[in-house]
Amino acid sequence: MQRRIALTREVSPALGRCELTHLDRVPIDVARAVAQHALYQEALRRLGCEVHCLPAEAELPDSAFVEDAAVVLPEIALLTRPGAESRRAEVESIAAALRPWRETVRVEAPATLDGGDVVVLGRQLFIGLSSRTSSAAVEQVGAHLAPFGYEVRGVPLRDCLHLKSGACAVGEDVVLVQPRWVEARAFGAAEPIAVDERELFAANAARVGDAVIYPTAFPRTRAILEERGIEVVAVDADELAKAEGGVSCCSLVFESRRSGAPGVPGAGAGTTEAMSGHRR
Ligand code: CIR
Repeated sequence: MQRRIALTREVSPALGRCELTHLDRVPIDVARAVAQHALYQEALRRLGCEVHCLPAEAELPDSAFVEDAAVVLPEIALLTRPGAESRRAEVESIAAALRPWRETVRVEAPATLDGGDVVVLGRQLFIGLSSRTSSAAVEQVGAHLAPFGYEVRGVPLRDCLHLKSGACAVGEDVVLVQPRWVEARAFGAAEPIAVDERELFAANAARVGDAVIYPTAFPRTRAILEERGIEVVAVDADELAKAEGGVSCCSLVFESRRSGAPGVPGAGAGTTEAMSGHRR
């Protein structure tokens, strides 16, 4: 049976020493961040996910933001090489955790990629050319995914950390966008939904099937999503947001079984987990 998996990691006690790019450092109440993270995982369960939570990493402040370490597609998982040096050690444990579910390929040095820069819409990957992600990574990802029929393209952005700070998929072909940071037209034929202009950080949402987990901090944009027919599960995430983390970055959500493009050897719908190995 196909199951929906959500991979997460407990909040690090060192969260206060997180990387910050566009925010000023303010004290973070780690206990409150842990409580918000627990409710976030409850939201994942409510949306049908089987949550696999890795233990906290005391020496890796940003390690709860698992989205940045990998991009999990139906056919294969990309292991990233995060742009911030302090985050590179997060990848090995994510690689190990993904091993039962997917074969993996890696972004290799000197290229850098944060998973938070990758918006997936069907067989199109849009990769933000942020301060964390290089155009060399776009080329590597394009080469890795071409056999599976993916089209990969770089997307410019301004004034925000990751592409997913400014644009997230909220449906099969629907993108929630902060137009100050990302061009709504960057996503080809996808339908853009603009955030309410009074809610600057409102474009980040965690998509789970036809629903999204979404911060309670942005009620006006939430109403826009609901009017559009998108199911919203709202969570408090303001303590995690002090570490410049959005809701999408706290999980990797994927279907348990590997599946692939017709004609791709070993990637058919009948491929079982037991058959999927690890590839570098
Ligand atoms: C960082 O700067 O890397 C972390 N403090 C926040 C990462 C958030 N990741 C994401 O939105 N994908």
